[in-house]
Amino acid sequence: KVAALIGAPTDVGAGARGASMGPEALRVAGLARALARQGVQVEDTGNLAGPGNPWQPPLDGYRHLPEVLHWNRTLFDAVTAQLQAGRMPVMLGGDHCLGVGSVGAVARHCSRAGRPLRVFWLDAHTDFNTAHLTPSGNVHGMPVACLCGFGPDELVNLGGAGPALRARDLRMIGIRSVDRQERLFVHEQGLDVYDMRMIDEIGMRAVMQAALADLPENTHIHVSFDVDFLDPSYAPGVGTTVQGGPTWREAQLCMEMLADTGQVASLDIVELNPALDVRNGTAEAAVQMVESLFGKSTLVREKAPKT
Ligand code: DIR
Ligand code: MN
Ligand code: MN
Ligand code: MN
Repeated sequence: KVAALIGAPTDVGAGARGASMGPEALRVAGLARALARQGVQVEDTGNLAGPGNPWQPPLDGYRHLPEVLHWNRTLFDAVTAQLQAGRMPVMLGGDHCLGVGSVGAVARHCSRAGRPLRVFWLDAHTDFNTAHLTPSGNVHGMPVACLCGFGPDELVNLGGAGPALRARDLRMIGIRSVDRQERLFVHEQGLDVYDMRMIDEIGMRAVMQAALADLPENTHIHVSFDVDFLDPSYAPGVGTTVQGGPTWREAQLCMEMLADTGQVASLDIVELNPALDVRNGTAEAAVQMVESLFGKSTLVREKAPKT
């Protein structure tokens, strides 16, 4: 198994500057070594290049749309190239607007190969805003909507005609912040959301069992890991912290149960903002979670029985 690290150093989709420093912070925190410890061969392809952040107010509901498009086109091509080379793309963001290019590339690839896809969106937010719904204009709050067909044509049709993703191929875990109008749209589109209330009530194990239920044998699992999924007590280094996230062990169990499937085939690590971090601790927390996602386990143990 060869993982290709793809740095996408931009914050054009975010409401705070600094996520552009995410890729280097993850490298400094030892991401490659952590993957190697889990038996994964790592090739760091370096950072993609793209436009800087013009730091302008939103225009017609979108902030920095031309720059967002530019980054996502470049990323789409980079992820597609790694998939075609048989490698596992690991995208180091960068803000979550990059999910359009990354998940879009994975989805189009799977669709061409006739391979089932399941996307795990680990996040405090549903990222399901549109230009009409958004309170901020920040495109990092819109990638899921774009992937499902609701957004500007250039993003919706990136790398193919029509939506890249169906709502039923998506599972959202850790959600605890949905904007007022976004919420109606989440319900209307029937997104499969496992919010913090559900994690409180039935526990992370049952949540992950439900989210992983009926997984076809050769499914490609993509994990889009927004670092603000983690509770801010462990992960202060993100632009939009939301209290009340999963505990360390709940987050780790989520990763471990994904690892147990043996089907995780691509990953995004996004929204890490070193400018807001304390001694790179959030990057280190993210790396520890990713190590669990790749199979780190305290004891040697049997895989959880399939349900
Ligand atoms: C908020 C914040 N829902 C927005 N979103 C995100 O601006 O749309 N923060 N994704 O990470
Ligand atoms: Mn988020
Ligand atoms: Mn459901
Ligand atoms: Mn997000």
